Amino acid sequence: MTNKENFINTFKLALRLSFGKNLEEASDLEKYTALSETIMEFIADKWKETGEVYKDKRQAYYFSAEFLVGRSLYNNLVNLLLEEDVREILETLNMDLDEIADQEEDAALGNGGLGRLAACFMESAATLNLPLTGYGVRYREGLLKQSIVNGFQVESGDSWTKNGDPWSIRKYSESQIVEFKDMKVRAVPYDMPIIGYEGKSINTLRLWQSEALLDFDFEKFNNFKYDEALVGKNRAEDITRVLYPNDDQRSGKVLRLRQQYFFCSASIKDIIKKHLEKYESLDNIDDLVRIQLNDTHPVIGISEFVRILVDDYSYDFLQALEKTQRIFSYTNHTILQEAMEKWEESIVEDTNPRNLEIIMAIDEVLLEKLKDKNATEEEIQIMRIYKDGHINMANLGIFLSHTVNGVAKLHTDILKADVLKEWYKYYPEKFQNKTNGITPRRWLLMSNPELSALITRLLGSKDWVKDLSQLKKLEEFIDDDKVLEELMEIKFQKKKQLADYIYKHEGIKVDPASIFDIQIKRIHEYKRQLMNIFQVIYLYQRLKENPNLDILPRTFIFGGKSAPGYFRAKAIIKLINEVARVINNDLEIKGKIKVIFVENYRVSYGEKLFPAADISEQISTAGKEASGTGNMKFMLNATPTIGTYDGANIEIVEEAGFENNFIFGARVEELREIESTYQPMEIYLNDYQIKQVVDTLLNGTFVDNDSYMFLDIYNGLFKEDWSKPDSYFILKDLRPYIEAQGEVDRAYRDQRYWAQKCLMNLANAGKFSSDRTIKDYAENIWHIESSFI
Ligand code: 26Q
Repeated sequence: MTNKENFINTFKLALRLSFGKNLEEASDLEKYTALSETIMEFIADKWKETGEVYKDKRQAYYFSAEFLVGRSLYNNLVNLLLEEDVREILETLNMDLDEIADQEEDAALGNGGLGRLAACFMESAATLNLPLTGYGVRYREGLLKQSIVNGFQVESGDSWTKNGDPWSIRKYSESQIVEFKDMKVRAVPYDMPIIGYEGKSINTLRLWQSEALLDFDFEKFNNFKYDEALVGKNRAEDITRVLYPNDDQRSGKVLRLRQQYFFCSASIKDIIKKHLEKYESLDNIDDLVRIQLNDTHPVIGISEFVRILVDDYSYDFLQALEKTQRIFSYTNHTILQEAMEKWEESIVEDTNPRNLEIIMAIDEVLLEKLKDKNATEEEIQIMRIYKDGHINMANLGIFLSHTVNGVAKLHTDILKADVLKEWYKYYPEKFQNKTNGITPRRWLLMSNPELSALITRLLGSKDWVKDLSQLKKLEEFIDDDKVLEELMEIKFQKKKQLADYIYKHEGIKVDPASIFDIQIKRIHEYKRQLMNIFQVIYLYQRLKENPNLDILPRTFIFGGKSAPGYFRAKAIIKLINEVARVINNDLEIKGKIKVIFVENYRVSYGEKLFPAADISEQISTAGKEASGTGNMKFMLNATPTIGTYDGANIEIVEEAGFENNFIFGARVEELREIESTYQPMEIYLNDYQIKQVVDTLLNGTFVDNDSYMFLDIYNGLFKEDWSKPDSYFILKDLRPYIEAQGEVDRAYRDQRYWAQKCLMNLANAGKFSSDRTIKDYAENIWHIESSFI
């Protein structure tokens, strides 16, 4: 750093201005805030400059209802190459960077994969000097906080800004007005800097907060109607009050569409305003703007854009549609039918009636086009935007996008062959695949400095941080005993660090010499945490039969949140905790197996878990996980996968080698074939050990405190009600899974052999950098170029 004294002075000034304190008086939390403010001051000029440089050329905008950013301080220091300097400076002031950085709340403005992907993309684009701006919602409450009480998930709010938010700048003067049918609100932008690696470009994530036009109704107040005077303010603020958990029940729908319309409308108006500051009309806006829609959540932006062109700028309707289609593109993240957004007509009407009219008119145009293409009546019914009183957001998104993409090879193939096959038939040229990726800065350089240092030393440079394909050269060391030992030594260190953290936060001691077997992700039936815990019960039963059974000690670690209304997912959490209670307290087991459910899994917890894993659990029902990105985080931290042939797992083993991972279970094709005839009861009756496992749900081995949760799980496996029995094929894959777990145990015994698998996974993780993914979007969807400052 050029001027340490300057840095210290700014830091002290920040403490004084924000808290009226000096160094000795300030708490760690206050130091965290002041330090963050110091970094904001440090980057201010460069941030402005980046914005200026992007102005003249085509820019892309990432519209997403979620950005799961996590913590920023440490990541920003790493990307600015300031970490060591700041650590030293703080030491001279008797302060510890890690303790200070640990004060930061996660910005959990997303549910899981889709939201974290958006955050990784933003960081990669900044690193590549690509003009990409993020637009989203500044929820006052992020994703629910989870605590585990008596083994049950209990939710509470996540008011992540209660101690302030040093990483955002409120830009009131750039507010936009958003009009709903029944009210107008003010959208106030909060800008977060997205610092690329090496700090050359600083891009912007602009999140909108909803506020009342009038804070306070004085007329009502003066008429003694004190409560009513605040009603308008509260109603406006409600729009961005809380992030909806990814919920199959879809309660509280109305407000969710309002959120979507709110941020899309504000963002489009913002883009148009900036365009008109430079050009006379919108005639060339389709040359200069590209908008990526992150799933269907921002698809309402399409009709809003058409509305503005037609109503406010007098474009002819068909011409407006053409312009729109040149600008927008849509990413699909899910194959699950129930997750496809369809809005009741009345809800759209209540949000913004003119948008409903526009959507209906778009649907008419689609109808004509499909008839011209000689589509059958049946095909038309599937592709229509308006059907049975509902608006199908995916169909709207696909029709007016120039490109539609899936997020892993298998996923895109399934879209083409199955979920969107009618669209693929008539518009094959729209379809592309963009296999997901993760940023190596956060997920390796920052969270695993030990492994990063080894890589840099072995490769002789740090270039891999910006070009992850260079990891391939690590294959040279596949027979180098010293390197292999070092790799395992680092893994052991990360496991010790995690063990300490788990002891501190969960109050449970785990043995870092045991195999750390980790499944961390949202709790959902298709991800099959249930199959994992069944396998643990199976092992437990074998150990009870034979306490001397020769198995390596293993620690099974789970983490993840359930949507509050998803009863069965909550039942699975209860079951895992119950199994943990029984096994961890069973002295006969002698610590051979342990089960841990970590509370409140989130980005910052993930940063500690991924580097410490020996084996990564990726066991979704084949065809259900669009991609997965956690799988890539494990791989990048030199961890083999036990997994199904699903999502990006397929590409992971393609890269790292089948022989270095543990792939098991039914493939998509097989499941499709047996779907209608599958009888889980047969498996239960024919495999005594599986029966023994399932029976523990009802025979009192584990107790659900009269919540009927375990009965619900049991019914899900066998009862034919609204869904098919065992619709995620848990019993079908359980035996092959148990066998694959046995192979893991055998392979781990030869530490050299195991280390080679770890190394091969690391060496072949290059493809899964989000730099590669975002370059592909830039070159093949947006057609934008890097700008150098
Ligand atoms: C919808 C309606 C109402 C309320 C919430 C939602 C909602 C919110 C979030 C629906 C879905 C999501 C998030 C989906 C998601 O995270 N999908 C994941 O996306 C990843 C990135 O592409 C993939 O790797 C995962 O496979 C996919 O599950």
